[in-house]
Amino acid sequence: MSTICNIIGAPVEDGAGRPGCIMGPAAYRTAGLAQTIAELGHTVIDHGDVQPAAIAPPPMAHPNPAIRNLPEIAAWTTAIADAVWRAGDAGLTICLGGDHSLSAGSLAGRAHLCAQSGRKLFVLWLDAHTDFHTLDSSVSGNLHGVPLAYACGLPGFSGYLPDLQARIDPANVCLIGLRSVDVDERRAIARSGAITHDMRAIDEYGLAPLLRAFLEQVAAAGGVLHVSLDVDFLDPGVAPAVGTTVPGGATVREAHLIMEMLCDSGLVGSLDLAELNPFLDERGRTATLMVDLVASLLGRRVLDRPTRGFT
Ligand code: Z70
Ligand code: MN
Ligand code: MN
Ligand code: MN
Repeated sequence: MSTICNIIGAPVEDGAGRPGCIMGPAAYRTAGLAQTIAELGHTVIDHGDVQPAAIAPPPMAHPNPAIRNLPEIAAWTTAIADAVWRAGDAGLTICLGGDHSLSAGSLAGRAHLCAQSGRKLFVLWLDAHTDFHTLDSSVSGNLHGVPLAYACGLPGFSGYLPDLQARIDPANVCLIGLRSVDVDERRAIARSGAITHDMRAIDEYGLAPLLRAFLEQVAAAGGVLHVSLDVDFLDPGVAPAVGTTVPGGATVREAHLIMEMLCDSGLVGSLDLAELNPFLDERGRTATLMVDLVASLLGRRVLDRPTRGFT
């Protein structure tokens, strides 16, 4: 039940449309993330914050004039992928964002580890958005909108973001919480073969059966799961500290249920906490909720229940 938790701060904010995510790792530490995990009986190793690699000259220009901060995100992606790879695949690795562009690095690092160990990597993407733009299709130019497409090896990233050691098979990706998807993303995600559940699916069937089906698929393949949690997966009423609020998000109860089911599955190897913007928070309530969700993932329970947990 007790595991090693590697914490990696990834204070990148160049991928979002407005500043503030740079304060994310500090807010999670202030909200008591490490103490909370330790109190659940786990061993915490805080590796501190990643420093972005040097920006490679000459600065890369991209034909899509909307694209913002591409060399900066390339430098962050290199550094985060390296930090995640070096943390290894024992226990649970948690990346503290930082905007969602951090996941370009964390997914690249985890895919590299899985390629070396021969385990199949699966991804659970909890987000209002698909983050499935390519550099060519992005309209806003904000690179927090591309990490999943990059990690799945979609074309057009080569020469701009670091080459992948291993790509993720989109058929092993499940997205839940979708309610804001751009036209090109909608086409690309459908073509990719990823499993997609929008808010309507949650309302119609409930979260539990959707998640259970995916977890059974991961278990049957002997896979390991990476979970990427964007703050905007949650309803803005309970999680206001995010730059891209979209109404109609997940409730506190739905989010805890997901984390509890993930814990019981024993399949999770890594977690991203993305898009927290503490500048937009109200008395730390969003940071505190995110820490409570991590606690549910790591075994906090109301009543005793059987769980595979973390070993
Ligand atoms: C939109 C874009 C996005 C996160 C917003 C939104 C992308 N598709 N990603 N918040 N995490 O700007 O490309
Ligand atoms: Mn996102
Ligand atoms: Mn989002
Ligand atoms: Mn955006």
